[in-house]
Amino acid sequence: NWCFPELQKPMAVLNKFHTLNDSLWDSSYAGLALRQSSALPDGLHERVQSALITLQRCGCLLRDLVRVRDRDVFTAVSRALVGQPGYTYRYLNTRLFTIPWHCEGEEGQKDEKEKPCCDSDLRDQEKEKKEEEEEDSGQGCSHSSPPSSTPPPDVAGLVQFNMTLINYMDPTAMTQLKEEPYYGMGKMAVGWHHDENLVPLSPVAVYSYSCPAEPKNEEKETETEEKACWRVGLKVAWDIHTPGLALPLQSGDCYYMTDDLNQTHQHCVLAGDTARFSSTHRVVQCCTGTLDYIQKRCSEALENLHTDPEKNTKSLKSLLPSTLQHIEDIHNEVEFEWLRQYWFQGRRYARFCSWWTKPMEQMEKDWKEMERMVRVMEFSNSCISAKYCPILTNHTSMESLFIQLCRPLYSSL
Ligand SMILES: O=C(O)CCC(=O)C(=O)O
Repeated sequence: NWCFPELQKPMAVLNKFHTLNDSLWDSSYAGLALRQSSALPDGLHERVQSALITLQRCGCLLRDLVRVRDRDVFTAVSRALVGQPGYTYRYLNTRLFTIPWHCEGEEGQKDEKEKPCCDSDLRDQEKEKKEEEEEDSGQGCSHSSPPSSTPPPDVAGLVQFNMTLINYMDPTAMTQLKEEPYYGMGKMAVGWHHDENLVPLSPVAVYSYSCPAEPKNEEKETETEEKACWRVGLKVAWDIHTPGLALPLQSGDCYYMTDDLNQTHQHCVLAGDTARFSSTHRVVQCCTGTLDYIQKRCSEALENLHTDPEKNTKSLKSLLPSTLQHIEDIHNEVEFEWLRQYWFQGRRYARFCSWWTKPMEQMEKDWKEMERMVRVMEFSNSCISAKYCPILTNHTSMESLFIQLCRPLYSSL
């Protein structure tokens, strides 16, 4: 029951043998909707398309290294994630960090020299993406974002997308695009998949911009040759008997996957002949994927640290194995889910946008502190397992011995 204005049923040829009649539509593809380019407000195309081109010219669109069936591969499409400041998106074992979008009049984060976090050109483009998102959801910028773990309200059909994953591919620069394997639909820019980590039943809204063909010299005077258009492919998941759908997309068209379509179906992107951008607006499940969340986790772990302001020494408040296990879990989460992902993928964007730089430096410091705490934990555990050690066996209270041993040890590490 998401309300998108002026949507149309796609009129699409499915494959060589089937056309999309009403009964197949109702039974198999009812959650898909198309909004043709001409139904979008005047002026929007020009602004959005120039924003996409600027992102690409600034070098913001990069291929991601992802894990598919136990292999590390680069995506054929180049991507950038733009969205709510401090949000991340995890797909195919990779965490992407948002280039923050900014609302009109909003101050935004500044760096030490009080400069805005993003390059000014880029900042304008991010505002553009934010405005496009408002067009897609049919609402203004005045709503504050919903709690990241709860579905957005469906009252009055409003959707608060929290990010957009932008894709770009020029098929003329690609040598090895895979063939669509089930229906013979042609070359795929993105293979069959479900979008991961979305709030259940939330819609995905996609703006598609196919760049005009660059005329070859000899074509200048004559008519340019007809170019194959880009299409989005859909199929029922785990089913290759129901005809698959290949929906042609003209430049500027939007398509929407609503209700449970993303769960019940897979989609792919079928390459046309010219370069193409898409902006895929999502409501991502972010309960463990925001900077706010992970900073709170770091504070939880560091609460176990007592600092003596006079001696300027640090010690652990509790040496209980359960506390230390909790710290080790947070330490691992910070290292594997955030720092490594940032060093690997997120830091690439620091050239254009400094938003993540300071918080990630602080996170690295917190991680080092946790590392020291965990080393003490390992030491205390090794004392427990050294049950034949004469010093320990003579003591009645193991706990008090550990406290004596480990507290000063922490400060000397
Ligand atoms: O480009 C599109 O139309 C969709 C892209 C897509 O499926 C994705 O980014 O997951």
